[in-house]
Amino acid sequence: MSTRTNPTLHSIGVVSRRTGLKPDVIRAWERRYKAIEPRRSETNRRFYDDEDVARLLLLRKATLAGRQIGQVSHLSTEELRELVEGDEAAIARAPRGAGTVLDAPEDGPLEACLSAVENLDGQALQLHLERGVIELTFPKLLEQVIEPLLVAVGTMWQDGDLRIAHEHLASSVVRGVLHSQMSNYVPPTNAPSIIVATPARQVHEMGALIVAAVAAMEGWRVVYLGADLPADEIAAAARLKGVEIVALSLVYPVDDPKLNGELTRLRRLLGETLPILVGGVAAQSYQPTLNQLSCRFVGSLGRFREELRRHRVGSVESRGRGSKTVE
Ligand code: B12
Repeated sequence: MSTRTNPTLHSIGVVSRRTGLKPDVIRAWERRYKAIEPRRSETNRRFYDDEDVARLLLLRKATLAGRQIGQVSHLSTEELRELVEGDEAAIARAPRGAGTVLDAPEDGPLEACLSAVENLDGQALQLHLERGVIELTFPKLLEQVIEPLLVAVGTMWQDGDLRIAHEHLASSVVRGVLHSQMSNYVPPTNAPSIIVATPARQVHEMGALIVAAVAAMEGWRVVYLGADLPADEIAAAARLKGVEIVALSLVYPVDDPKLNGELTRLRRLLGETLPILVGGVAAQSYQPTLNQLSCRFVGSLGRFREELRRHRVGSVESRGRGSKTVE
């Protein structure tokens, strides 16, 4: 689609100014509620026509009248228009001071965080995340805000809606918050320990960091080694700390011929029995090697939690029977 030369198509910035809706709200309404379907240029940028702008204005008015976006997003533009006209007439008839809703509904924590990222405002992002911990608790913040925030920032970067500077700012603030929250989970003295890392040449770190946070919340002592670590270093740390599990995150590349060698070396250094759990979007593409080396592919954070719980029960039982834990 040739959008650049077509003056009847508008960028998200123009639509934002015409509707008074922040760009991240417009994107969130599209992604989460399918409220609007913009066209895409060859470079995957969003473009909107006048009808889209009118629809967004109606959606804004409906939410300003106190309606939830999820309840109105599926309506046709005509139905929306009728609804909004009805609301406006009712509001005009209401006695003065009857509590008509004239302010925009307050942004949720995810929208507030995205807005802070868009404005390259690290301090505001940090504040929203810290407030989120208080209002939601850390586990819920992780699930409802941090994970979707990182994914949204990633998608917006891919779409050309954010720059790499935005991603770096978001990653750096989130990293700080995750580390500081993890340090609040003091494991019991007999807690099992786990190493979390990404192998050599796997530079994407945020997935590993989230996995580390999940393990900390599950009561494990976490030895977090970060990204891009050679097998020898992971194995040395595992030996020094006597860990019960090594968890690895694989995100990119999906076809590193040297990774198979790294994993083979790691398995040899760790011995045959120490569980190696491997997850992340690239993990499945190394499945034959993982199977061969008895590394367990873990497809989701939920499954990861289950694995940790199962292992914990198993290791308590085997301690009870007097057998040694793997070191
Ligand atoms: C941030 C980012 C970067 C940052 C990383 C910063 C950092 N320190 O982590 C930087 C800028 C360094 C980067 C670099 C590159 N990146 Co990049 N990056 C991203 C981006 C935008 C977000 C990644 C992220 O943090 N996601 C959020 C986390 C939470 O998600 P996640 O890692 O997938 O983890 C989740 C799950 O996978 C799972 N999980 C992960 N690990 C584990 C482990 C276990 C045990 C379990 C159970 C679960 C689990 O849990 C997590 C939570 O749900 C993605 C796009 C995207 N939408 O994901 C591209 C992306 C991953 N990058 C990509 C590319 C191509 C690159 C570069 C090659 C770009 C370049 N041309 O230089 C380089 C790589 C250089 C290299 N040497 O490898 C591609 C990969 C494409 C592919 N798969 O083939 C992506 C998908 C973007 C794209 N579509 O083009 N990148």
